[in-house]
Amino acid sequence: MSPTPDASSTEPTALLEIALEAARRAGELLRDGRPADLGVAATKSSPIDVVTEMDIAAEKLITSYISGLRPDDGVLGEEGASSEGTSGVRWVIDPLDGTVNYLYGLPSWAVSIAAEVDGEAVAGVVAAPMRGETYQAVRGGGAFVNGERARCRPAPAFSHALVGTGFGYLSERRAAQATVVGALLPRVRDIRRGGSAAIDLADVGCGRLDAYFERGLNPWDFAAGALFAREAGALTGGRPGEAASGELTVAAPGGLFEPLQELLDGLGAWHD
Ligand code: LIP
Repeated sequence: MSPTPDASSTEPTALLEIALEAARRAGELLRDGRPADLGVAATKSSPIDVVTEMDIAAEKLITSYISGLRPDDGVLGEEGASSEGTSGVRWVIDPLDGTVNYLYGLPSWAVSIAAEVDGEAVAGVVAAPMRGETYQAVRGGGAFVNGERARCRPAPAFSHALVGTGFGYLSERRAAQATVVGALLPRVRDIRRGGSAAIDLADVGCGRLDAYFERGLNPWDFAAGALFAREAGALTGGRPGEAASGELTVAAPGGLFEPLQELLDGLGAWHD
């Protein structure tokens, strides 16, 4: 019988264990409980920014599990969970990252859970059930995929970089993003658009992408994946000198990160 976790601990490995179990349970629900007739339950910023009943159910499962163990923690969830908490720990949750992929029955979706202490991510989990992989990291403790150490690729020549990206849900922003991608594409090996920021960031950490960037992400999209990528040896940020944010998120190993960040800044990837 494992001991009941200390509800006030801010020890990253204790927070990681809670995130791992919450992500496992939510991933199981999403994988095994997906209705054959899954439809759109609601839309958000646009008619193509969709929410399913499973996004909502997964967030409820995760928040109930965590608050049952740690009632004084804060929570920020994509589907509306929001509380300040009093412990200094905040859980940043995307219960289903890659919702459109999940709606269409495509496999690239994930559960993303990060624990922040005083505003800094110290533990993160990205669970990708259809890949059979769970990506985990604690700050300063390295990155692991299914228990194996993960490391990003060494920086390639810029023209050999495989670069992941994503697009927003508003047509004006998508037009601006298409212009940026159109300018980048001839300069790199290729572009990949997977549909889940959390998985894209995990792929940078695992060396399956050389780099990733996207404008318009929310904290829940990148909190856990960016920690994983950093612990796997990548750099993360936004515009030069800035942290990753909704304005721009960039992840790549040093030597590729800097020129990519500079090019994206010059292309205006940080604004619509
Ligand atoms: C998704 C992100 C992805 C982005 C999509 C969407 P969601 O998050 O993970 O990188 O390109 O437009 O925002 O909405 O599936 O949680």
